[in-house]
Amino acid sequence: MNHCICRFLVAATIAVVSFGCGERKVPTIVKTQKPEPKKTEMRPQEVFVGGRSTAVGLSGGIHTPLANPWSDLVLTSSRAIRYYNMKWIPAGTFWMGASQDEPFPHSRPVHKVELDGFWIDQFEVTNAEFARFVEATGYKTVAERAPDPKQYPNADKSLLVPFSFVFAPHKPGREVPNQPWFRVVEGASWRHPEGPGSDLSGRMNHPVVHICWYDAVAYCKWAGKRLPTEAEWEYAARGGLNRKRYCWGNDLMPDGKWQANIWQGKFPDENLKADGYERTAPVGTFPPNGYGLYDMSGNVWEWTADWFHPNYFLVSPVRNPQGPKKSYDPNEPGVPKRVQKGGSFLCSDNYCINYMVAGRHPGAPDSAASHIGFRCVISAPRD
Ligand SMILES: [Ca+2]
Ligand SMILES: [Ca+2]
Repeated sequence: MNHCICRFLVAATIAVVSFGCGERKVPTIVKTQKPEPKKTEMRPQEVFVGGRSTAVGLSGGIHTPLANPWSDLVLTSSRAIRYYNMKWIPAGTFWMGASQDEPFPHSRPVHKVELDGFWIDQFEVTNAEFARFVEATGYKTVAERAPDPKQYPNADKSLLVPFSFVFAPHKPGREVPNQPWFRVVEGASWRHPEGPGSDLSGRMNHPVVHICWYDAVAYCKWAGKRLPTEAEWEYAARGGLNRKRYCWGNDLMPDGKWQANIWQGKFPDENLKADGYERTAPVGTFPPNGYGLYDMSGNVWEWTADWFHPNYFLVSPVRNPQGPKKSYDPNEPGVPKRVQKGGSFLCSDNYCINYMVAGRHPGAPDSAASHIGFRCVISAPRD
């Protein structure tokens, strides 16, 4: 099972429903924000992340508008800033994919992969970082734009409004087909994670959400980085371990402690929050993996550069695989999908188990949601 939700299909559904049933626009979902941890509960890593903001903010020129803002690296050309909070992943070989006893048929077979070294963000991209990008460039995420009427010529134009998908089970509003715990929420975006009325107060060091693949690529380009290939992401996530189920080993809770922000309880009705978080957690809250990377499991899904194909691992080249040339998702043939990795705060043993390191998931590149973010890489060698 998965959290597959698609902007294109929902927009198309809006068109159909608007003509067939005369359904009105989606009511806005407003959800009470989760209280921030008390100061005394904050961990050193949060201070470190805050320091990251300061360093970039002092770079100079960060607020300078650009005519073609995400075309190059101007705003982050300083090497110190560009590589800040990144980790070097050395070239090497690893076993990629899922074994027969892992529940991921699309991740088989386990196969050998050789990669060049690369730099990778230690953390998921935060709201603070994404805000700087938007401030510098004026970029509008796809969720903040209305669907193009040319793409949906038969739709009621009043329904073609900016929207995104919000996890809001049992709330009023328009349910996503086959994913009834998600709502189509007009006005939901990275600025308003639960819709209008919600904001980023106390969440600037949380991962940015409602980011589609195109948004992530635009940010990467501006930052002088790129999205990781699926192989790079999994290699980094394994943290030097060999064929383990999780980023930290084979034991879900070593010493009885949660290692990632996922879901405890029966999804989607019972969120026990045993790990301390109902929705996103500040990046770096949970222990790092062997490469010093945080939240490679859970918190938010992360986009990779690769197209998704369920059988790609049967034909994947050994050296620096870049993904298939064409996408195919058997559940939605005809809708191109990119690979997402790592699962999110919505993943649980009884629903989405993709917080296991071999998990992989197809996502439509124009579709965002309240549990989808990203991190970036820089190719080797360091110049
Ligand atoms: Ca949680
Ligand atoms: Ca993550």
